[in-house]
Amino acid sequence: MSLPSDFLWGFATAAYQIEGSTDVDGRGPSIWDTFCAIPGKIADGSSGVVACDSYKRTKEDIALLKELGAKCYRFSISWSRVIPLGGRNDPINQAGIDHYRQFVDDLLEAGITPFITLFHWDLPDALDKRYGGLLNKEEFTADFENYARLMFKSIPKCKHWITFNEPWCSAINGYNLGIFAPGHTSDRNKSPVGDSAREPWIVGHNILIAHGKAVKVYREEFKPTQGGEIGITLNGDATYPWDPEDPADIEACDRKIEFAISWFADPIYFGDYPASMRKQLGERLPTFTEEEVALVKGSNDFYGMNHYTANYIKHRKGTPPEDDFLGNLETLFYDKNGNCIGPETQSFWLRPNAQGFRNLLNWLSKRYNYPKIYVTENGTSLKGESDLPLEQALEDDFRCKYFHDYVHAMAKAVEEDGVNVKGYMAWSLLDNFEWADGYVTRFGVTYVDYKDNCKRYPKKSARQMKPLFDSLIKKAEVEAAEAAKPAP
Ligand code: GBH
Repeated sequence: MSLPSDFLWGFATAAYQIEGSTDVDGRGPSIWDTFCAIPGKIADGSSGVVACDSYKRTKEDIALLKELGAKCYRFSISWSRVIPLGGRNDPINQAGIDHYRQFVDDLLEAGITPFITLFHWDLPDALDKRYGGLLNKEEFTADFENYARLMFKSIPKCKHWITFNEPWCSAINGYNLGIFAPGHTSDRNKSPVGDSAREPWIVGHNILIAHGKAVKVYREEFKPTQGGEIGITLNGDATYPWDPEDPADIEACDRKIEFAISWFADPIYFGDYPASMRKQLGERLPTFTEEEVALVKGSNDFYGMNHYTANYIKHRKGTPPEDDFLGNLETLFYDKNGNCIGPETQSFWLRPNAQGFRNLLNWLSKRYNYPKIYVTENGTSLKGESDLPLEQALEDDFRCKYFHDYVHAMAKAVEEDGVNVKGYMAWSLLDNFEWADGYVTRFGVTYVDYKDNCKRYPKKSARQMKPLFDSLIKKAEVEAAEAAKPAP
């Protein structure tokens, strides 16, 4: 088993989850500041006001990355730091731009390759209030294009750009379930606004157009001189049939991935939504104009893959409810024969199943003709980790096994199945603000002591990463040297 010698590995984070300093240096509010202020939305009533204090500790975070041996680091830009009100006619904030430009310079100086996510869910709040944010195609896509151009121009040394992180989450969690900002849902007990049957599909469509516009700008105005690459990051779980003998469950397994991943990836690679989605959603799913197809089709230089878990899938009979977003099926942790998908974690939706990762890498590669893949997130929480005293939390053997198994499954997919993975970023560098779960759920390879000035303590899993990748990459180098030797 081995990985290519140019393989990049490192860690990932997102602005609102780690930065804090929400009122510093001219930053404007984002929809997450607003959402966190609504009582009951965040499990522990917390917010990203302090988070890991990373805005003020960039040097410390880079030193940590270096100590752990990371070759790359994925982070996101807070749009409302660089354009506080967000829009194309609003003033820009030089302090915000300088912050991220300096951060990239410092990463490069430390020998770490930056991957920048432009949008990890924290829309400038003013845009939501002004015109309905992600729901407004004309305004939102024009403002995103403007913001993206400003970033490409301001940070020319960054060679890896991700337009959107997990548009599925923005659309479904933000506009169907209402558990993420801006909290829209049809459930009037939870929100006065929202239409779970329609808004998510509009938001998904608008994100695809905004992605396409940003990619066009990058390719026409910056790529020729900067020479970087750009893509989108999508989330999706692996699937196994609940009843392996039932063709309807087997079919539902594909449909589940289509509703999660192909919703975005099919338009990007083929130019239209999957047939299964059109069939179920009919006119509620927007259609692409010719001009939009031209923007979206072929707009990935790489596929950004976020992956965590797997489910058993049981098909449903009859007409699904209007607010269904899974594809008329159930997701389960046990199959028909009582087999369990994997052990519990602190996250209700996450159970480790490394074979699923390999399966999904293959599924994606076959459907989209073996694109270059960066795994932009992979990781786990640990049941009860927050209740442990520091010394015990640092011995995160469960997470070590997770990373070992998932990285080996990936290496097998590369070597034995011909899947083209070129990088891997563990989620996350730090314990951080886990959105609606607040700070109770920890995903970091580094323990953050929120009670003691956000002091950082690398866990066992942090130190394991370099030897893990060295063993896989070194082996590849030895094999390559062997192969290059003339036959005796
Ligand atoms: C990622 O998303 C985020 O990018 C990151 O910010 C976050 O901290 C990290 O994961 C850990 O949570 O049961 O069908 O409703 C999380 C991925 C995808 C997890 C959707 C929950 C629910 C699927 N999420 N999933 S469903």
